[in-house]
Amino acid sequence: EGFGERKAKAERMFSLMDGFLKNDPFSLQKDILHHVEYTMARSRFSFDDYEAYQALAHSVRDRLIERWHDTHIYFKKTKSKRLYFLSLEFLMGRSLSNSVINLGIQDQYAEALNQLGFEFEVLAEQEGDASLGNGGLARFSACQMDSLATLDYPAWGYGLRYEYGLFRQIIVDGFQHEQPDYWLNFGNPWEIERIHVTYEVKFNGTVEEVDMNGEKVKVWIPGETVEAVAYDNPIPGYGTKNTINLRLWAAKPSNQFDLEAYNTGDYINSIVNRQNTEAISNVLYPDDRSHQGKEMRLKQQYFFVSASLQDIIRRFKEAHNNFDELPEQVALHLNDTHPSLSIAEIMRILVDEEHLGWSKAWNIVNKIFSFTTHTVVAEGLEKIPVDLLGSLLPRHLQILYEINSNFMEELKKKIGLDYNRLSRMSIIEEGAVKSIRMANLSIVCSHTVNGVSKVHSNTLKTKTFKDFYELWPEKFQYTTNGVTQRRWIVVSNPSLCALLSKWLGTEAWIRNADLLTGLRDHVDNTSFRHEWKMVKRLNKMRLAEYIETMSGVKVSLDAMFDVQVKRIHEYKRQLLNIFGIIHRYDCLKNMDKNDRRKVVPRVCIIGGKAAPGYEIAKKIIKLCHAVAEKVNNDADIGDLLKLVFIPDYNVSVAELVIPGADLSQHISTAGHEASGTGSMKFLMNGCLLLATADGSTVEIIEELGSDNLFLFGAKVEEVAELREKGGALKVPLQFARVLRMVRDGYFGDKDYFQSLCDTVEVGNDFYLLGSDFGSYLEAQAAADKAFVEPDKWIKMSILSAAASGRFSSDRTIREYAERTWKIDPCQCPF
Ligand code: B1H
Repeated sequence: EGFGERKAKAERMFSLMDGFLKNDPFSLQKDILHHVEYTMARSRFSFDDYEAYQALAHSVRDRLIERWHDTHIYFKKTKSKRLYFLSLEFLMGRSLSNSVINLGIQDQYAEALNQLGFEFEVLAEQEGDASLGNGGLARFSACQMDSLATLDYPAWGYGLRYEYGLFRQIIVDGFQHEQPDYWLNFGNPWEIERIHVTYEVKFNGTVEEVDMNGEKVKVWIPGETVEAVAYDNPIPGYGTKNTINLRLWAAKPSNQFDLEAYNTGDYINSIVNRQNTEAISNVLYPDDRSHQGKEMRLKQQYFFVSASLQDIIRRFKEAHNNFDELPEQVALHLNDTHPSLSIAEIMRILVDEEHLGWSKAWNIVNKIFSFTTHTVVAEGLEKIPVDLLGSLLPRHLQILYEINSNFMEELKKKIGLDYNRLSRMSIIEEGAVKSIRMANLSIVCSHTVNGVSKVHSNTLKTKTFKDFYELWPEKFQYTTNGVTQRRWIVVSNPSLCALLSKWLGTEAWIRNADLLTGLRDHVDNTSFRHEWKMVKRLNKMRLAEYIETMSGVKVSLDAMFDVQVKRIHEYKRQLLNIFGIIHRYDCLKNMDKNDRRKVVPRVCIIGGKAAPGYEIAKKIIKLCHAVAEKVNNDADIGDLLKLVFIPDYNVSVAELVIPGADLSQHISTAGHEASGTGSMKFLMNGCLLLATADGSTVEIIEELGSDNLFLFGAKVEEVAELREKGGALKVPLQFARVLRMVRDGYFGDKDYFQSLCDTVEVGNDFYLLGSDFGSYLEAQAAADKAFVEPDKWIKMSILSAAASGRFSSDRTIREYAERTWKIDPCQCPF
């Protein structure tokens, strides 16, 4: 069959299909009903909201597929350089609203559903979150995918299709319990299973030397084989037809049977063993920011890396007959060190399978990788025990040794025999447990090392990776993180979205967030301010209803909604927040009735998950509940103070909470939050920040001015000094008093809280809660003072949103594309 014939055949088929799907409300209804009947196989006249959601989702998916196809045909035709974004975590959340908004058919769908007697928003609530990640790193990956699609970059995301996403948090008696998130239970309409796109991934075995044309070459004889199956998740851009792909891998047993077992008749056991291999993509590791040398985690990483690289190399080879052009055609991005086995794997492919020779392969490999590190402290860096790696991936271990010995030789030529420095920079760590330092590997083999904020980058250069910075200053860059305004305003805050477009006179800010600065022109306009206030009120109402259903606590809309939502960590200092609340409660109790009337009422909202093995974090959650129990039931206090813990904080909960916040807290000990992206979402939604000068807050201040947020606490340099002195020698009396109350069992569970209190006792207070407490209370008082001047508060709120443009992930992605990946936009024209 020649090209002409194939084309004619395709055109004939396309006309049989009646062209592309149509998006008028009538056609949408027909399609939805078609899916009710034929996809869901439900009777026309009886289907519930969930089934209606599923049918609706399938009709949206059909539209995504059309664009996905055209985008990929076009990328292929133009032979543009591709970015492959490799990440073990993506927190996509829900897809329905985001998809119809980005496809530009939101109104048509709303009308179509109305005519069928459904409401779009109600059906959207039926969708569960895709929680294939832990926290900031994973949500940032999702925001970047949205920006890559919107800005027309020829990019692919690669990840793992965990069957169990991040655990569901339930609270029993104030304690966190973890429940499995078996999110695929009812099917996932947003993915396309590609049963024909599969690759074999091998593990274990031995390496042998064989003679090939007179040369000795190393050959890996693997022991176990697992198959990787592709699941594609279309990611639509906004205001463009481009729809890119997020390809997630699932493990399934390979068809390579264990012949031995069959022959010996152990049929049942051999099937059971086959099924164990599926376990590789079973479950997401729930530890945000800590690494343990676990075998399954290493298997996951290699499984992911091997399948992705086979896919990437196959695609490259379809259009090229040698590897010379690989660096001009392919950019591989390592999202933290988690996918950094890619380096050894691609060397193995080029050297062992493609027979390129080591130095030729190395010249290619060191031009294609870039690396973003999200870590601050050296102890947080990922290490893999050599023994573990050697038994699972024996050939890769040899390759890593060779990369390291070449690097060490090169380094000796540059710095001489400074053995201390050589051993610090080595990819191999000697010691009790000999390990591979994945960060050193990533730095050595990448052309660019990115930090995620200005402060973070300085820490990397002066502390964490100082030795490497001195060797290769040009490699070190920073690209401040960002978040997508499509998800964090358009999807999550429709009333603000409408208000912004009205007063900016355009919807163009949805693709160009810099236009938000235009809001500054209207801050003095009273009707604008009034409308702004009404939008906030509406969102507070939504949040208040949610709080009441979740916790039974009724909150007053006149109170200041003060929110801290993020993973629970000692360095993020939720405990500082709780201590502040206890102090506030204590003050209220000791006030006479007249003075109480002057107090600004507060609703303190805390939410976040603790890693299952993180005892102290779990105690913080329990303390929050204990304090809430006392405060919320105290008749003296009433509406003046409420404390609510929002369980199971995730992307869809964030969409509800963030727009309803008046104040939000980002109060990590300075120098510990690499970037922080939650603050950016709050900023976009006109929420004021109460923050330390840490991570991206430093850059937020540059945009916003320090008068428009409540800043407190030790600066990065001061933290270092304080630590040298062994922490604060004297802490405020109020702090000691609060600590005493908890220790004395004022909130119950006296024994249980002692070890928590120990962590902030003078001399032991690593995260400096005591020394920052005084200025924290001052910042809180300043917030109270501003809140009673509504005009001033609203102006600050407007200025916050107006300053958020720089924190759009569109800016982040453009910087990466131009400076690091060197890729160009490629917009599908038809
Ligand atoms: C961040 C992680 C992380 N930094 C290991 N490191 C993980 C490390 O499963 N693991 O093994 C998972 C996550 N996540 C966060 O990245 C930073 O703490 C934030 O400050 C930053 O905003 C975010 C995105 O850059």
